[in-house]
Amino acid sequence: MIDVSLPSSRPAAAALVPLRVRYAAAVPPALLAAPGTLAVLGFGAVAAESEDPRWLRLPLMPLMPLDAAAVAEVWQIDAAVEHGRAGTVRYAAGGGWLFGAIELDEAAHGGLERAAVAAYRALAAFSAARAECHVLRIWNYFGAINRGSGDAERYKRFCAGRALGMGTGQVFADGYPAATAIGVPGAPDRLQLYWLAATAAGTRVENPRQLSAWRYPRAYGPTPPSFARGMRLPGGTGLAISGTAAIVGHASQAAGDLDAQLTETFANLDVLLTAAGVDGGFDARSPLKVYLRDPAQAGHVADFLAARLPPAVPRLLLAGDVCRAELAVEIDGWRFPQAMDGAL
Ligand code: 3EB
Repeated sequence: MIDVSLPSSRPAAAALVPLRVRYAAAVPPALLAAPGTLAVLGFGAVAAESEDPRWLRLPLMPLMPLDAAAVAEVWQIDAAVEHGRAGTVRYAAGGGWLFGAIELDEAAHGGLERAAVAAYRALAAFSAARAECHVLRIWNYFGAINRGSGDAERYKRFCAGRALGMGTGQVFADGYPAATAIGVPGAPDRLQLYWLAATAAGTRVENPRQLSAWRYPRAYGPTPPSFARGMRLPGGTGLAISGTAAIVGHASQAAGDLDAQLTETFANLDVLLTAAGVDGGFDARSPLKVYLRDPAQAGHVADFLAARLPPAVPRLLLAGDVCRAELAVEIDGWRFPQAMDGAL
């Protein structure tokens, strides 16, 4: 019999408290001082700089509200949070949840693919030693995502490195986490990833309208992407929605037609919610991040969202590149079970 028991040094699991995610129009330093703050993700020209491991600055520019220079995504729990660093990992943990982040210099690791191997090895090793060993949801951000042609495209190299790095540990043995992979503006330098983990496993959700990403045919690269379409968070605490774009089956839809891509993307999101057993569609409990390749289309997308979504749905519109060059827009987000306060 194979012994799959985990190290006895693993701390006992804590009970899961509700997790809340909201968007803030600025990044007040008081956010980090609040006892239940698990993470503050700052987008754009954020004034705050902090050595606090719960603070992560991301180079995606906010496009909406159209005059916002900086916005933040804030993760909060009603429990005490401890935080620290372990090698390249910075983390915060409390109430059964863990926020982790790794930022690696591509050049120092011999390129993006090797940086992805190193990052995922570090994530897996760190997670295996924590009570919060169930990695539920990961975001991956790096520059020039569509640079290079064919199998040399940077996104495809990233996918190869991610799969290799994941493959070394037990953390991903049961399946892939929900994920987003988006290109950030500027010359490529860093791979940034951050994640949500918990003391209990989630339930993976696939989208009946889409082929599972790990089954994409060879045409999309030598190593298919390693992610689940969504993750039901443990204990009925919510749904994490992976980056969702205008892909039906494995094929990109409506190249060059932004409205048609948005329509297909929302059709995918609706089907994903149904597959996850979520009723009621999007509302104040479902903060969404919209990544848009061409910032000049922000006003148009904002209008589309206003027509397609109830006004209570919190939304961030960010400049970011989808991993397929023909796709203009991608949406990720959350769906929580109770009403949320705080929206832009
Ligand atoms: C797609 O459906 C669009 O590589 O982690 C969405 C979510 C996408 C996650 C990833 C990629 C990733 O294939 C792209």
